[in-house]
Amino acid sequence: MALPVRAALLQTVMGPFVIDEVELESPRAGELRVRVTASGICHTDLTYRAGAARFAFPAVLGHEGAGVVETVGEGVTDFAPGDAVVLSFFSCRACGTCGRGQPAYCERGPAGNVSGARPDGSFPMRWRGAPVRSSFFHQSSFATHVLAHQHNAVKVDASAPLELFAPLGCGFQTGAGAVLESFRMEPGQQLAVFGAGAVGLAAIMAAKVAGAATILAVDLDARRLELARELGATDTFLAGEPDLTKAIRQRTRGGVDFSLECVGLPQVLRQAFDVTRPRGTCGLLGLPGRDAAEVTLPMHALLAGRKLVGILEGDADPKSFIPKLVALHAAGRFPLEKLIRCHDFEAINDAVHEMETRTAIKPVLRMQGGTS
Ligand code: CXF
Ligand code: ZN
Repeated sequence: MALPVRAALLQTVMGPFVIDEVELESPRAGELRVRVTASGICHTDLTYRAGAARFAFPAVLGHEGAGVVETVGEGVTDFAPGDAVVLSFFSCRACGTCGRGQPAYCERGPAGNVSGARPDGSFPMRWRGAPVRSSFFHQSSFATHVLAHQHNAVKVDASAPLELFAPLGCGFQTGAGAVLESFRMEPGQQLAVFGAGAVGLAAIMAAKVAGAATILAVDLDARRLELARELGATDTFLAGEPDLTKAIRQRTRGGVDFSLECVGLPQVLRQAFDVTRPRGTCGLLGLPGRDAAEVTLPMHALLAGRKLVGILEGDADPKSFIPKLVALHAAGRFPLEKLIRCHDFEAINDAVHEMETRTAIKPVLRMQGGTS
């Protein structure tokens, strides 16, 4: 039996979010119906809203949901009604890549996360009698209720602050995972972070946890650099500074062990690459916009043992990594509340505007007043 729920619909590229009633199917095998308590907004939502990958509309986006399980589909054994869950990205847990412990690169990942449908092409939500693009990251969490999958839900304590934990599913996991899972940073090493938004600031908090000796933050906004310092950055640089890369190389005596591009711009990726030392690693986290983005690299610098690597979802397995971040938060070592600003679901367009104007780092929507 389908359930009437409320969802924020996008009808066109760059259109406003309009909250309306949609019909949500009953959970299929392996799925959970989750009553969404809160959802973060990630830049990827905005990039798809802007027409990335020729995404089709009408659509329901959102992929940093957290809430409470209401019912479960056939074959679900690890979750029960009443469980509190944080939702993350979908992986099939059966392909070769998943088998090698890399679910972020799951062979069914594109179909299960960014196609606007379930991996098998079906749509869990209908609007005005017709299917709508949904199941974004197997959730579409800009809604009061969603169908998630047992593979992308992570159980948390019943008393967990879901408004704070919702962004663990994507943005915070991506930044922190890059440092702790992908780079496996060790005490005494150096990191440069380009872009002090939610992803970059999570990387900075994680680098502090790892015992990094030097943590450099680069951003256009002086207030964000101030926050970066509060969270662990040892040095900050304004993005437009002349000779920025030279200044960073000087400060770090020849370059950093690791750098992260958290913006999605070719020129920033080039800067992040240019500040690595020989045998250093530059990680790309930022998602470029609709247009093809290309970067040129100096081959001599690359030959000197430098590595450039794309990193999805921090190379993390959410089933084990999200509990690690929850534990770090409980220990006061991952103070994500400093990055979050809550809004009522109805104010989704204001929250998006805050993100676009860079006045909020991580807006989180509270889905109050659901229909069941
Ligand atoms: C993104 C990362 C870049 C590719 C598309 C999905 N993940 C989450 O926001
Ligand atoms: Zn995301």
